[in-house]
Parts: sequence; structure tokens; C-alpha cells
Amino acid sequence: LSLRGELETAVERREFFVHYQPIIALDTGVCVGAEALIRWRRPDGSMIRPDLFIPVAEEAELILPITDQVIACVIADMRAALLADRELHIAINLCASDIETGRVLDVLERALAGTGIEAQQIWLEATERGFINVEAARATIEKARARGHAVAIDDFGTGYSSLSSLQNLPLDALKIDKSFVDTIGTDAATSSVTPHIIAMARTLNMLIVAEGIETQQQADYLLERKVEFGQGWLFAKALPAAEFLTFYRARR
Ligand code: G
Ligand code: G
Ligand code: MN
Ligand code: NA
Repeated sequence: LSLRGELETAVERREFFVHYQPIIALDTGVCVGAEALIRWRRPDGSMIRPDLFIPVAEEAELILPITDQVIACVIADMRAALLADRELHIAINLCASDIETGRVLDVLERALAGTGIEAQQIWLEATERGFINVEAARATIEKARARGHAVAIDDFGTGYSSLSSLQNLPLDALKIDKSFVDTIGTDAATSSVTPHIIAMARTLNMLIVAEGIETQQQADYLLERKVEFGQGWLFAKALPAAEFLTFYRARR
């Protein structure tokens, strides 16, 4: 069976679930929420990484039903905690086609209706990978923000979006990709790019979330440069829902 065929079956059987990677305020160490990261366990028990199956799902136009299932999982896992604590935030990943069509916003609105969860509690991460139509993206981002969601540009620096298109998008936050965080404290040629990304986000009044922080040296460097938030194995891996909530309550 092709991966595409397997994905079709997986959508029908709702084989997807979500793990939650804590997002930490670097200055206080407080946990402010989590990024929802999709997981897929096939019937034979094996797991496939999202960076392998998400592009296939996008190509096969299966991404909308998959994002729909991620949203449903987040609500099922987190509803009680989100209602009990309005400071708790969960970030959901959207791929380029989600952003360009914007249909996902209606799916999200319907899913949230009547749950008591506030739109402000759901952050959206728009990957810049595969981003083509900046005007279409702008319409979706504006609509999302008008509804109260905060929108971050994800994987920044790894795609094709130019500085000028970023300047023209009404974004709340920028996520510094792990590939840049990895170079902190090394003499890799790209290590000089990280300060420029930080300066650019500042100029555009965007909050910054650094991804893939693995060492205290990286965290210290980012904190010195007033990067607000961080994620990475230094703090926690992506966790099953109950484990994330235990972590969250311990780190308030
Ligand atoms: O943690 P990890 O292996 O799960 O994530 C791998 C990649 O898959 C990341 O680039 C991440 O943004 C992407 N990803 C994880 N979950 C989702 C999701 O629910 N939707 C989309 N579109 N991408 C996701
Ligand atoms: O949304 P995005 O593309 O950025 O997904 C983040 C990916 O990075 C996921 O695969 C997640 O599991 C992984 N990840 C998160 N933190 C770390 C880290 O500190 N080290 C490594 N090696 N991978 C990480
Ligand atoms: Mn992300
Ligand atoms: Na990323």
C-alpha cells in the first residue's frame, strides 16, 4: 500500500493523536503552554514522523481532514484545562495549503463553538515552508487575528518567504528554527544569522519563540538577547497530554 493510501485509511480510522511540547518563558522559566505535534501510529504499531507524512498529506489534499483531527484531539485533551486556566495556550501547526485556502479557520471556529475555549487560547503556527501566495496568506492571517488567535510564522529562515513578504504579514510572533539555534556557540557560518533574525523580529514588533533549545548555553544566549519564549529538550520533549499537564502545573 502506498503511503498516500495508508493515509486515506488513517484519516477514516482516526489513527492520529497529539503530543504537547512545553513552551517556556525564558526569563522566568514558567510554562505558558504547548505546541501540539501530531503523531501517527499505524495499525502494526509503528510510528511515522510528521515531517515524512505531512508533505504527502498536503499533496494528496488530505491535510484539511488531518488538521481537523488535530483540532479535535486538542479540544478533547485540553478542554478542561483550558477552561480552568485562561492563561494556558496551545499552538496548532498549519501547513502552507491550510494558510493559503483559509478553510481551516472555519473548521476551527466550528470545533471551538460551544466549548467555552477562548480563541485567544489557541495560537496558530503558519509554516513558511511551501509558502507561495502571500496575499492569500495575509487574508487568512488577518481573519485568524480578527477572531482572537495569535499567529506565528514557523520554521523561519528555512523556506522561501522573503523579508519583504514577512514585513507585509500581520504576524504576532516568529519561531526561530532549530537549525539556527543549533549554531549558537559554534563557528558555523550561519551562526551569524541568528542575531539578525532576532533584530528583524524586534523591528517588526514580533514576539520570538526559539525552537530546539538543547543546552543551557543556547538558553542563556537567547535570554541575553531578550528572546521571550523557548522550546526544546533542555526543558521537555513533546509529551502525552496528561504528562504535559503535570509539567505545566509544576512550572507555573
Ligand atoms: O515534533 P516533530 O517530529 O513532531 O515535528 C516534525 C514536523 O512536523 C515539524 O515541522 C512540525 O511543524 C510538523 N508538524 C507537527 N505536527 C503537525 C500538525 O499537526 N500539522 C502540521 N501541518 N504539521 C505538523
Ligand atoms: O513545528 P516544527 O517544525 O518546528 O517541529 C519541531 C520539531 O523539532 C519536532 O520534530 C520536535 O519533536 C523536534 N524538537 C523539538 N525540540 C527539539 C530539541 O530540543 N532537539 C531536537 N533534536 N528536536 C527537537
Ligand atoms: Mn511548529
Ligand atoms: Na519549526
